[in-house]
Amino acid sequence: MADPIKVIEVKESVFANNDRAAEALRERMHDAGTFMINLMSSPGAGKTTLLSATTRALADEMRVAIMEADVDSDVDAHTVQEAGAKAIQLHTGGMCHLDAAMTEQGLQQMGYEDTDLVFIENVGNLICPAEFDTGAAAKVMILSVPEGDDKPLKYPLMFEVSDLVLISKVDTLPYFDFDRDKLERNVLLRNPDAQIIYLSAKTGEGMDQWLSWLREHVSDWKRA
Ligand SMILES: Nc1nc2c(ncn2[C@@H]2O[C@H](COP(=O)(O)OP(=O)(O)O)[C@@H](O)[C@H]2O)c(=O)[nH]1
Ligand SMILES: [Mg+2]
Repeated sequence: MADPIKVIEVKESVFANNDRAAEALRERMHDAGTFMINLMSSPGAGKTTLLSATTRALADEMRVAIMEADVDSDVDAHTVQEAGAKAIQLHTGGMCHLDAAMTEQGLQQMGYEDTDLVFIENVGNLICPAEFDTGAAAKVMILSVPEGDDKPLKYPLMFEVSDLVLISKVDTLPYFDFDRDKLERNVLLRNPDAQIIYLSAKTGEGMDQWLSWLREHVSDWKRA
């Protein structure tokens, strides 16, 4: 039997200034030396699969914790816990995103001071999660090949706010009309500073580049 998963109901703060709360949380996590990533994508783009592969790959190097946000269920928290991550499931009470207050409630219940890297697997959609600062040190989004190369034009804010754009499921490129040049033009039009990494959690292609990005950002965060 797997360990039971702690599930908590997180409540949106209606009074606090979210940006100020997020900034304060980021500073506290910096003091603790914990790098937090807000991972966003549409449902099914491959967040949980990538987080499981990432946790396994980094097992000997750093302590990874994952906060799974969903409107219901705890299936993703079980999956990443099996991969070796410290995990907690957050239920958003129907909300389609997490804000800084909700993130903080999850962190308090989970405890993060003993971890190097915390991922928020945000609620799956390309719209509202982009609008809220959770207090994470970096925003990473996943676009999977089957979703198409035109998505930066349709969901511009998500691409504008992300520090890193992961193009997932590249093993399926032969089956889809996904044009990498067009995708890059569309992303850079929205966000000239965005980094783009192509990967497949299934075949392992591109995982080295992603893991290097993580190692570099975690060590810079601890040093700064
Ligand atoms: N072909 C392929 N399928 C993938 C890859 N990553 C995830 N998937 C599949 O995509 C589906 C959704 O993945 P999941 O990680 O649950 O996505 P999430 O909803 O974003 O967390 C599952 O059936 C995965 O097996 C990949 O790199 N290649
Ligand atoms: Mg998931």
